[in-house]
Amino acid sequence: MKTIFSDKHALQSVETEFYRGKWVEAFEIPRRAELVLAEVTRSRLGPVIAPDSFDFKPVLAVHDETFVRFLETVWEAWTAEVGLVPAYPNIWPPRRSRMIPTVRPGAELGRYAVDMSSPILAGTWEAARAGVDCALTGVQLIEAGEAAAFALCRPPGHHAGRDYFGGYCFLNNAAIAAQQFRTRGAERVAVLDIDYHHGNGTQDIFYDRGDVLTVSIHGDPVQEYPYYIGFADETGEGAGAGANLNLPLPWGADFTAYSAALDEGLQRIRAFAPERLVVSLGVDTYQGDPISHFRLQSADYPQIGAKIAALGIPVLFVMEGGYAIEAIGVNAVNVLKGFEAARG
Ligand code: OKP
Ligand code: ZN
Repeated sequence: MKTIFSDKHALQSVETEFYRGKWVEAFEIPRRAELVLAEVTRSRLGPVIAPDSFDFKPVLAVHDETFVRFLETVWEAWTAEVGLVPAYPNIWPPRRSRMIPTVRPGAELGRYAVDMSSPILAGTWEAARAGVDCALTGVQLIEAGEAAAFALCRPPGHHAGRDYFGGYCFLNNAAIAAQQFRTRGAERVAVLDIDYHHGNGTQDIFYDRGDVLTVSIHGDPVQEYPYYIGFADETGEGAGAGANLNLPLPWGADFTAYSAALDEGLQRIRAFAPERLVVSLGVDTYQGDPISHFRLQSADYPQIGAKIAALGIPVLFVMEGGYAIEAIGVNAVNVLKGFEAARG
């Protein structure tokens, strides 16, 4: 399968992040994407291509316009007021606050940010847009007849909602791709999120829609980021009632527990009979991941790919998390190789 990759991902780059009360070496770093790319090449997965450029329309089909304009403009406003330092929020609106626009970039950051993991830098907007372009190019390849494609997106996207960013995510690459499949004519689309963390942004974006099924397997939010969402009793609302499935697993879950959840998720997807599938491909389920607590081994990942392949529908893989630098390439490519081996 083809991999879509843009060098511009490297414009989102920080040395440190605030973790457990300290500034520590950042987990979400450019090297992650470079190592996945290196393994794609080494393993001869297929050609690596640059993305095409797309206009705002597919982004605005998922995200609020005011939020998108904020992401585009806040760096300039922030540096004008504060100087050339990363834009971090240090205030958040209390519940029942007045959601009135302010003239201060710091206040706007707090309005749209859900945590401190995703500073806005000079190149954040361009990096995030390039990630979206990779995902949309993947949609285009599949609509042109490819059975699968790999959008090697960075920064990740699945924590970004209609009007919020955080968890290293700015624009929701997977959700934008899923919506683009709808725009291009698919009646039903499914998103399967196999990142260790709940895909809260994706769930939230499609929560009241029956045309996009969202399924996420993740660390139980009682124990794990994003904490306040991702529970099993969140099943969708309105037209989307029954079109969201959360499969939380406790810390320490191994592949036996994981593959049972995956089978359940895939069964639900089969019953929904989507024409296209987007996979939010995080490999932070790996036993050696520094911020996660599942116990998957590198040899488990091809089986995940094979199970997804058995659906027999076109699949766009979109890169999300994975922070065990030494294994991220092998683990991500193992999913894709397992998929290809099973599809034949
Ligand atoms: C992004 B993705 C760990 C700190 C959490 C944010 C995690 C974002 C993960 N307790 N910081 O889903 O891989
Ligand atoms: Zn994750």
